[in-house]
Amino acid sequence: MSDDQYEEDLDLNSLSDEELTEQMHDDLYDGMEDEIAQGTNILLGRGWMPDRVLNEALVGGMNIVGVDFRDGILFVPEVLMAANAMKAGMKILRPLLAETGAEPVGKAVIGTVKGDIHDIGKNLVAMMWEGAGFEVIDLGINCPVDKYLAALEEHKPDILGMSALLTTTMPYMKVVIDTMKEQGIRDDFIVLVGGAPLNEEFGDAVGADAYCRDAAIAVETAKKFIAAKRAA
Ligand code: B1M
Repeated sequence: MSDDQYEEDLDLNSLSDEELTEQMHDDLYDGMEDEIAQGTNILLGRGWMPDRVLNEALVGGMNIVGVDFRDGILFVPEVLMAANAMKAGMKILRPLLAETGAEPVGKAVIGTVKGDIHDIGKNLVAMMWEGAGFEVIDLGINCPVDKYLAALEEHKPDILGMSALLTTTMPYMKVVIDTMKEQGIRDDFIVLVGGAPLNEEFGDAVGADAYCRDAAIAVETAKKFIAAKRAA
């Protein structure tokens, strides 16, 4: 269906919350940026909290994309379009999630590790940290160890966050942490790691302070470690 025909045929405003959420899952799947932005605004207009829109409409839709990508039904170009549609929704939610008005509770540097270009989860964590009152320096994707170390030196954050979505790139977190140990700076920072293929055992094995299963847990964990650091 062409976009024009889509607009003629379907008025997103006329759908119930449940229908609209399902429609947004379909639109995300089809990489329809404008419709995702429109759906996001409609749900917010209906009084949905930004984190509910994020989790139910956007992350829920991306999970469906992930399953079909894994099963060979979707390929890289389609998944990239879905990712761009998701970002159109996230762009609207970002300022709302960050709108706490609180004093900065701490500073964090975050980046996706070398060899890995997945950034949606990392961006979500950065957004949620900002929303919780952290100052966040986002190093982007494909970060080599030198880039992390330079950022630690320059920004002197409380937290270093690393993200990896591939089983082939997640071991790079150990390279970063080992280099920090060699340079005698490991204990100067709280190191938090996350990404779909990781787990707690992996976090322990690479020498991180904690593994964070999702962005909400990344907020809780960051706050917990900051509180302990301040108390000490
Ligand atoms: Co990729 N990809 N991908 N991909 N991709 C996965 C990860 C995969 C699981 C798909 C699959 O097979 N089911 C699979 C990895 C398999 C494996 O390693 N075992 C895979 C593959 C194989 C690949 C390529 C190799 C494909 C190819 O080229 N043949 C390639 C690799 C490119 C590279 O990085 N070098 C590739 C490429 C891509 C796209 C570019 C097309 C696109 C990325 C676009 C972008 O990010 N801008 C893409 C996408 C979108 C995915 C899936 C479908 C979705 C990832 C995502 O955004 N999820 C993914 C399948 C899946 O995970 N279901 C897949 C939504 C996001 C909100 O969740 O990132 O898990 P997530 O983040 C969560 C938590 O994990 C946690 O909090 C977040 C929010 O709750 N978290 C952290 C994440 N980082 C954290 C950091 C923290 C704390 C918590 O720090 C403190």
